[in-house]
Amino acid sequence: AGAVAVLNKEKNFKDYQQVYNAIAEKVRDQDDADDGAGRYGLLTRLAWHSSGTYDKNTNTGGSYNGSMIYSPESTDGENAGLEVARDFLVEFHYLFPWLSRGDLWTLGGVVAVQECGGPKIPWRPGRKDLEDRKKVPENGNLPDASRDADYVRKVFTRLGFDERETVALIGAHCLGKCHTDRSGYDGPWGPSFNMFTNDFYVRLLQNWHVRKWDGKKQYEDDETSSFMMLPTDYALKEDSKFLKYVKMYAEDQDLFFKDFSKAFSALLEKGIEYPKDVKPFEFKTLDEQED
Ligand code: CCH
Repeated sequence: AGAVAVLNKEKNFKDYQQVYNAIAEKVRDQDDADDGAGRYGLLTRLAWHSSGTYDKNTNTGGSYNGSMIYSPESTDGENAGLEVARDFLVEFHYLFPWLSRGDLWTLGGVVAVQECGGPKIPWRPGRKDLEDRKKVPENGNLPDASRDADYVRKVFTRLGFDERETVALIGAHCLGKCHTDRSGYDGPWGPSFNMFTNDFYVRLLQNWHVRKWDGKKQYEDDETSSFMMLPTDYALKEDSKFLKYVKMYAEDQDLFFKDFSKAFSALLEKGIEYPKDVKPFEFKTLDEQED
């Protein structure tokens, strides 16, 4: 059997909204962290990497087990820096001991996207902490940013996404930044790195050149030399099938929000089977609750 969601009958929407609020308040308190990026990008990346180990061919991996605290997943080079995200969230394991790691980490991503102006991300609980050490995924499932469009297509096909969903998901690179001491790449993708927007696509369509520096190959924008694109980001522009969606989202932020919401929500649930009729929660932002 696959990973079947375990639903806690004693907890309802209000309990989960309370967890959402607790995380959101801490995120708000740390708005200045990471030179102004806040925690939006970091928590979105944790939710994505905890889910991005999924392999549809074997129906293994994904967010269900909260396995990233165990090696070799914890020490996967692609997860470098995510110990900061897990540390940020660890107090909520104590405040809400009934919540699993997988639920907490994916909910952290929902909070991050929604609190910085992104779309609502429908979310369901029911992940269960790892019981069998053999189920810790091997390294090699999370994408390597030095590669090309065919590689990106292969990784996201393995995750169960089509080209349109792939382009929509990578638009999360509007948030946060690269850190030389984590991935070896450097800098943010744009100036509004603490706001969820379609800026990634708008910017990608502008002019870029390979940055001259001692580090890994990355692109820098012709106009200001202040922003970056990874080789895998730039590959979306070089591949006509991907480019079509880059242009579409650059022109229509509402459409990007709609597609991102659906794809990210699906990403967080990869490999999880839900009993019939389990409706996703749609959390209110802190701002909405203050009205
Ligand atoms: Fe990403 N990402 N990502 N990414 N990512 C990095 C940072 C973020 C790739 C590589 C990198 C997605 C897809 C891809 C975020 C969200 C998503 C970094 C820098 C690399 C490298 C890490 C560092 O140094 O801190 C590659 C390759 C792919 C696909 O091919 C997808 C999908 C998502 C979410 C839906 C976010 C957010 C960040 C910023 C992290 C931060 O700390 O600010």
